[in-house]
Amino acid sequence: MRLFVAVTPPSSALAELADATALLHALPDAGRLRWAAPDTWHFTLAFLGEVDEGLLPELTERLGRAAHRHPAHELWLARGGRFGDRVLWAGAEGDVGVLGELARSAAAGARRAGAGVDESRAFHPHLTLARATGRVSLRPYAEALADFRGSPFRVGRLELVRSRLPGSGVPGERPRYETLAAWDLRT
Ligand code: 2AM
Repeated sequence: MRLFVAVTPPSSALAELADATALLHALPDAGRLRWAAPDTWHFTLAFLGEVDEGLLPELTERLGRAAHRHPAHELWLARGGRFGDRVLWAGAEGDVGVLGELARSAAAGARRAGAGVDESRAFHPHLTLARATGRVSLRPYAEALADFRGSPFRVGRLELVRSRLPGSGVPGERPRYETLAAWDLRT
């Protein structure tokens, strides 16, 4: 199964960002972007890819331990950014150092459980908003979010999420996410 470890902002924070991104849908070429639905927005802390189901008991044990080692902390969604002209995202500010340490621990725990953790990308907290499906400049979209600052929220939970990719040939269908387990951070 395809797995990743994530933190999900509360729906109030996602709703603020959804309001801010509503303007982006009016920009030229917005129809050529594949937009992620707000109720699927999350921060990926570690991407595990395909994991054998037999590893789940040890994986959940180790991720739980990683979660309990790090304190609940505060973030707010802030600004837009892009990975080239491929991915448009929203960033985070606040205790991002704590989030980064949590991400490192989650990746280390998953690795010790035998999962192959993709560490080819440096951890860069982001919520993917849209992916370009052709040649579109994402600069105006990122710039339109430059002044966005959401309300602070508490990050108190780490989640193990299963991702089911859409079957091929189904235009417009998005991956489906299912939270398999979740752990409270230290309080
Ligand atoms: P993305 O939004 O930046 O693409 C489910 O696919 C989640 O896992 C998404 O948040 C996605 O991040 C992330 N993801 C997919 N492949 C990844 C990889 N190779 N390295 C890190 N994160 C990845």
